[in-house]
Amino acid sequence: MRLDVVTVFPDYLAPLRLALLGRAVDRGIVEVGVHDLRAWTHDVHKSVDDTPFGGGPGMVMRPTVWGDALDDLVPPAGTGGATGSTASDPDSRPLLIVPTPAGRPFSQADAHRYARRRRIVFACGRYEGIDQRVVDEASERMDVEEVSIGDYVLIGGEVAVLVIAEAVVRLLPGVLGNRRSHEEDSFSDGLLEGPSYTRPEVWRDRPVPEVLKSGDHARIARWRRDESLRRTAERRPDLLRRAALGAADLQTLAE
Ligand code: 6GU
Repeated sequence: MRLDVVTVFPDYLAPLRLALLGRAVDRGIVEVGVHDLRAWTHDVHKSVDDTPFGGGPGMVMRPTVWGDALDDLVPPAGTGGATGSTASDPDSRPLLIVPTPAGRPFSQADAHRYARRRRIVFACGRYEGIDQRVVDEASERMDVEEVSIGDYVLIGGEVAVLVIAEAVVRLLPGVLGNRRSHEEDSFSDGLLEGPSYTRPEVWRDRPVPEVLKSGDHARIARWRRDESLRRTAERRPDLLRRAALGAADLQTLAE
């Protein structure tokens, strides 16, 4: 998988090369390119924004600058640009992700969907966003998704890119190493994961739940499911309404 990020703050994306993500890069599972949007500016002041048509507060990022950046990263058909996963290859249209608080909510299902792509380009907006025509025009040669990572407002899309990239890259084969796949993640069964414990058995007068030391695997599985259900009911009742629940689950929730 190749990830490209266009931003006015390339340093903000340094964590893409750290820890788990960095290891995926070192192992050749992911290629990462971080690009300074100002490389595509046309003036000495390297200006990337301008005042909004129609008035209002803040500034809007210029389509001219963004257009040139995206053209270089994903050359339009017939411009004799680099070959590879570009518009001319219909099976591998790159995915353009534009992080914005006005986007569709990003979810674990999206992470799985993105993990199947060969190429993802992230366009980080700052200020009041990017001129909408950039997104509209890019959709002629890329699949474009405007996504939000939650109901709050960040200064720019950079942190959202880190969030999305991490959620996606950890799903790629070979990145997490020796895990029992992703079957036990929170959200994989539509529920939150319950609590976990390790040694010592008693810590500051607090014992580990007895059942976890019983060696009775069926009882442990049922206890974990119940904790998961109770936690989800408490913290995310919205998830519970969509989860596949059995008779024992409904019994637990009724208690
Ligand atoms: Cl994706 N971008 C920005 N700037 N703010 C956000 C967001 C994204 N998601 C939630 N808030």
